[in-house]
Amino acid sequence: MDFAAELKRQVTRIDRGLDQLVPPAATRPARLHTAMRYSLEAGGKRLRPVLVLATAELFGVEDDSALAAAVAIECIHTYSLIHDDLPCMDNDDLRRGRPTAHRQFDEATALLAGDALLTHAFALLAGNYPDNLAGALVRELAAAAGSRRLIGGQMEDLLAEKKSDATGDELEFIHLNKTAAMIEAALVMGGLIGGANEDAIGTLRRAGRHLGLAFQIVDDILDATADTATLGKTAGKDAKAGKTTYVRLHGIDASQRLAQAQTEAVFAALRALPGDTTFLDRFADALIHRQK
Ligand code: GRG
Repeated sequence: MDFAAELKRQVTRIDRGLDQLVPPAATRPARLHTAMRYSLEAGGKRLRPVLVLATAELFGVEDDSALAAAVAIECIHTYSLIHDDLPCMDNDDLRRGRPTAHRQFDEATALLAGDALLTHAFALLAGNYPDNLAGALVRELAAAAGSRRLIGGQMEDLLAEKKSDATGDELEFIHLNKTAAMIEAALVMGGLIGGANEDAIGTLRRAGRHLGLAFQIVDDILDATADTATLGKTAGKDAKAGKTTYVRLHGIDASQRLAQAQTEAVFAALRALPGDTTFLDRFADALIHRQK
């Protein structure tokens, strides 16, 4: 398998899907729809939607039926980035290599663009799938993005920043929920669309949890070692904020080993699934060796 070509194929499908399934920029109010597209079209790795499509394919989905779910999860992820960058949270200037949404537009427009992307995600699920499947997808994504997971992880992250030392337990809660929840949901949603049975859904959840932790450990390493131009977002923020991270707790080398161990756990989970998981294996491997 030509991994790079396959990844490019999936990202191209996702970019086309985003263009087709998000209202055109000129839709009234144009400023809001322009801001939604500004942040979506800035790019990003498309990690979560690629996982939706690749997992659906693993379970035999050969058409574009997973695309609306892939776009939905990218809408939620992008909303979370827009809101995370706001002055009331991280107050950041750069995201995906561009000025953040509130810098490019203004704070109210950025807030509303995030709100609209969040809402649009659920409209896509409700509008593109038969009722039973739509219900399952909405439940999965709402739980992953909700107060116990993505938003809860963000809340604990903000609380931890105000303290000099977060505990290992707090760090785990933050990473499992702020980062791993959406990655887990991406795999599970792909499985649900492909009709995966309960066992397989449990296995996908486990793979997603380990992949999410591996991804977050590498995110911590890159924050400490890469530069702002490469990352397309401000580097070195964790140390500057005195944040508790894997790097601060364990150092770079041990963090790399931890990321590798989490990735091995992803491979082990994937081996329990039916079908050819080569692409997902290679994708997990590429994520721990990424430069941004
Ligand atoms: C505001 C509800 C709310 C949540 C914000 C996404 C987020 C939660 C915060 C951003 C900061 C951060 C380090 C989050 C951990 C997850 C993570 C590494 C997000 C960045 O995802 P990438 O690297 O981004 O996939 P791209 O731009 O490539 O899509």
